[in-house]
This record gives sequence, C-alpha cells and structure tokens, in this order.
Amino acid sequence: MYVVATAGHVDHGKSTLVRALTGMEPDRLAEEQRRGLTIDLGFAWTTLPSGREVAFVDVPGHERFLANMLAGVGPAPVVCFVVAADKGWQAQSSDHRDAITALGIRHGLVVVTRADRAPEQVPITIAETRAALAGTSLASAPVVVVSATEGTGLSDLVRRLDEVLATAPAPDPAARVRLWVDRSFTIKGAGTVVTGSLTAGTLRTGDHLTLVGETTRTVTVRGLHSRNQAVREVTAHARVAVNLRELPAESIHRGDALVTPDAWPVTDTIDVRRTMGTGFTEAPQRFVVHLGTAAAPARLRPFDDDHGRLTLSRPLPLQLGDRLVLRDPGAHSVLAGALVLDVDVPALTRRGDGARRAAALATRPDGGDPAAEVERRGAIRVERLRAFGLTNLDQVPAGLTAVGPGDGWWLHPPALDRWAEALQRAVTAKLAAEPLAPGLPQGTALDLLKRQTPPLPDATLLGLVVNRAGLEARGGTIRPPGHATDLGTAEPGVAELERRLRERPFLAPEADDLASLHLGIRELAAAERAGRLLRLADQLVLLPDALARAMRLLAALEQPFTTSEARQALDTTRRVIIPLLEHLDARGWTRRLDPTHRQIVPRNP
Ligand SMILES: Nc1nc2c(ncn2[C@@H]2O[C@H](COP(=O)(O)OP(=O)(O)OP(=O)(O)O)[C@@H](O)[C@H]2O)c(=O)[nH]1
Ligand SMILES: [Mg+2]
Repeated sequence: MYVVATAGHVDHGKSTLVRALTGMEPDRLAEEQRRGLTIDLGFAWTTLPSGREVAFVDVPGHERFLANMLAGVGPAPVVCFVVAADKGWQAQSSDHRDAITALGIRHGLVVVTRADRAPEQVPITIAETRAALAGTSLASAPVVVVSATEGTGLSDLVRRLDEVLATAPAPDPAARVRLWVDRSFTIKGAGTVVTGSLTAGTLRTGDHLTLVGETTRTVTVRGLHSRNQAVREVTAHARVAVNLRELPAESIHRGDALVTPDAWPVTDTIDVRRTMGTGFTEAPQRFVVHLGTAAAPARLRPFDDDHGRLTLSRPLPLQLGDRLVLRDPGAHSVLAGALVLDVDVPALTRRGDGARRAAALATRPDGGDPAAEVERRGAIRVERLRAFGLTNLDQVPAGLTAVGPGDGWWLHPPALDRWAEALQRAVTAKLAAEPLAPGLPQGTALDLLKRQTPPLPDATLLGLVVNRAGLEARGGTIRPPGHATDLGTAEPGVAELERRLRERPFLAPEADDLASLHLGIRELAAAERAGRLLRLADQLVLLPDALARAMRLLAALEQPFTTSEARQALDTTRRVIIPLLEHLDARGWTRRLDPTHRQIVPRNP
C-alpha cells in the first residue's frame, strides 16, 4: 500500500478529487458536510488498475486548519498537490508548498483540477504552478489536468500516480517502527483504537510498543486493521488501525507515537539546521514544531542564522535527519524548515559554547557523522548510534576502535588515554596519602571518570581504562599490580610477628605486642590482604596456615573434645581458642555439640 496526502489551497477540489478516485467520503464530520469544507484529516483508499493500493490522507486547505494539514502531510511519503484551474496559485498553495519542502517530501504529483470551470485558464495555472514549485522538491513532479466532477483526465491521473508510486523508494519492513497517531477513538466492544500511517517497519498483533505521549508507557497491540480488514501483520507503507484495548482513549492523542521499545531516542532538546524560511537570528524565539502528526510548542536558541537549539514542550521520538516544520502560531503560515542534527546534545554552559557549537554543526553532513558522535563522547554503543538514526555503521570509522562485549562500543582512543591518565593520577595520589590502603575504591574512580571531559559514558568501560592505565582492579579497588604485597613501613613489624608465630603458632600477640611492633588495624588488614596473616578479629592474628595446623591437632584428640582439651592441644589461651573454634565451626570444619563439646566434621572423600 502507498500513502498519499493531498495538499493545496482551500476549496480547490482536494476532497472532491479523493472522492472521485476512491468512491469514499473523506469529509467524515457532519460539520464538514454542512460547510462543504474540510476541517480535519479524511481517509479513503482504492486499488489502482495496476493492482497498487493507495490510501489518501485528505487535508484541509483553510489556513485556520494548517496544524491539521501538517499532521496529514507530516508522515506521508507522497503528495498529491491540487491547484484549481479557475483559481490559480493562491496563498495556501504557497504555505502547503513550504510545508512539503520543509518536510523534504520528494515524491508527488501536481493535479490542476476544476478544468471544466475554466478550460482557457489551464495553461496559465500550469505556468504559475511550475514557477511556484521551481527549486522545490516537487519541481519535476508530473502535472495532470482533470475535472473531478466530470471525470475527465482521471485515467491519465491514475496512470501518472502509478508511475510516481513506482519510483518511490520501498520502505524497509525490518526497520524500527514509529507510528505517529492521527486519531484515537473507542469502538464498542473493542476498546481504544488509534490510527496512523505506517511509513517503515512491520506491526504484528501481540507486539509490545512504547507509547510516547503525555506519559511514556508500554502497550500491547491487541488487534490490527488495514483498509477495514482485520489482519495479523501490516508492513509499511500502510494506513493502519491499532487496537490498544487496555488503554483509555482519552490518554492517547494525535501527535503521540507508538515506537519500537528502546529503539528511539526520546528527547525534548535537539540541535537543528535551518533548511528554508526565516533565518534563526530573525525568527521569533517561540513557535510550534511539527513532525509526524505531532505539534509541540518550542523555544529556539539560535547559534547563528542556520543553526540552533530547540527545546520542545514535551519529549518526542526523534532521529538525525528528521525534518521539522516550524510554524508561527499567530501567523498561520510556515516560518521555516529545520533538519535534526543532534538528538543527544551537549550541555552549553561556558561562554562561547554557542559559537563553538555553531561551528561544529556547520560542518556536520545532513545524514550525521558517526565519528563526530563518538569523538564527542569518547565512546558510545553502536546500538545507540543506530538509535540516533545514523546509517553506514557496518565499518568502524578511521581513527576509532571497536571494543567491549561483541565489539558493542566504538571508542576514540585519545579519550581512553585521558581517562587512563586521570585514573593513574588519582590512584597514585591515594596511595601516597594512604600507603596501606588497598587501592582506590572503584566507586571513587567512577565518580572521578564521570567528571572528566568527555565523561566516561558507562561503568562497563572501567575495566578498559584500568588496563590502559596499567593498573589492576580487585576486591572493589584499583591499584598498581604488586601493590597488595608491598607493606611499606609495616614490613619489619609483620616480619617479626611471622617469626614469633612460627615458633608458637597459636600464641597470638597481645595488643601491647602489636603496639610495640607498630602494627595497627590498618597495617594488619594490609598484611592480611597480602596473604601474610590471618585475622580472626581486628586485632587477633595468626599465620595463614594456622587453621590447617589446628585441624591436624584437633583430629588427633578423642572425639568429641572439650574447649579446654583443644586449648591444651594447641598450646594456647582462652583468648585465642574460643574465636578460633568459632571460626572453624563457621567454616563447617568442626561442629559444636553442646556448650563444652565439639567434634571435627569428617571431610567428604
Ligand atoms: N466544476 C467543478 N467543481 C469542482 C471540481 N472539484 C471540486 N469542485 C467543487 O469545488 C468546491 C470545493 O471542493 P472541495 O473538494 O471541497 O475542495 P477542498 O480542496 O477539499 O476544500 P478544503 O478541504 O476546504 O480545503 C466544491 O463545491 C466542489 O464541488 C471540479 O473538478 N469541477
Ligand atoms: Mg477538502
């Protein structure tokens, strides 16, 4: 199916033409019928003799309903531009042309209609129209002359429309979905239904989608209709009605979008390039931005005449290359067109940031530049670049490296160097201040790296930075390799302690002994980390082999044994034997039978 939107000045015959082509009534509102005027979007479809199916989205021409017109043309890949032969090119003809140009719609057909009313004026209307469309995306669109009421020229129109549709690029059925909602209503017994023009991808019943609207939530496709037929699956292009049974109809509106979950950046701040219309430095700073069926009030911060930052009143699913219509709500006309250049913008905080941003955006190609996106962030997931709307991501751009699980990240090596240097400096400073510290805590390291320029984008990259810095991460800290075994000034005290414990393995030193050896809690903890001592409590230390040695002695006793028998066998004191036995209990090597008796637990063979 192909989706074609109409366009053209009020009363020029758009709806009459759609009626003549489809036999369906696009003006579905009673008020439209009464006034003979289209107010809101109308929908009708037909099958061309070639077998191609065409759905028309019929728009209003009246300037008061320009917002509705933009919602109709916004998601349409093809337009049918109508000019009445007897009226010629008029004001809203120009507005609609500007909207189509801003939206970058390149496929279309010009229909000079009402030819029966003024056959003599047909040549001049064609000439005016050609002149008005010169230089726009519709400059080379075919022109056909018809009378919708008499039916003349309609078969030629259908043939030319078929040719235009044949050249329109086929949408990718595997693409992520962004269905802009144009209507939402309730059907008795079925619940909430929304409709829209599917321009890429495939929708299936049972699909989970994210509704981006007043609130963002997950919804399930309960049913699908296309051309009033229930279907299990719809592929772009198509007009589609989606049943979202569980959702109240009033919680979803025109301008909301149903999107593939996690596949779209949803943002209210974008950097754009002006493609046509009023220069940004002269433009009013508040207007309405139209994209798809959405109309969002927005504020502009101009960087220069062609570049600026838009802040929308609500977040929308946006991608690089999206084309926006900027409308001055007071003037009922198109103010300018803009192309989205960045959907994940850098903060501008310092003086001169705006000018620097303008310079950076000025060299950005229309389709975006993956390398520039990576450089600015130091590293980014390729998936994210895809979500931004970048294409050509099959090859790593020159100067970047693919890293991480499944090469999922692209990295700018100078950024890795900067992060590694910052980490090295912090670790060195930490160990200079606290030589016996196990290293720099990872949390501290991450905080530090997130404050760098560019900030480290994700904690999963920490390992890479640690490696690059020639450090090692273990037990939640980052340190130079070998740091753990270096006890520094505590070395003589620990060595003396080891000598004494080798002589009397279970005679743990008293607090006084430790003090005279200059071994405090910190030094003992460092010695334990270095594998030199075993701590049963903060200040109760033995050699690491003490447990195995104790088990051998206890195994030689008659089972069960008393605490006192154990103390004698190990040649130690109550101060040591109680915590030692409790430690063995905790390991499951001994079992306590009653307050005084224990036995050793036989090991499984
Ligand atoms: N004689 C003649 N009248 C036509 C033809 N096409 C449309 N009309 C008349 O022109 C008037 C306007 O037609 P519509 O189809 O409502 O025009 P429209 O462009 O849809 O108008 P809006 O939706 O309000 O912008 C109606 O009275 C139609 O009957 C035609 O080919 N010949
Ligand atoms: Mg109409």
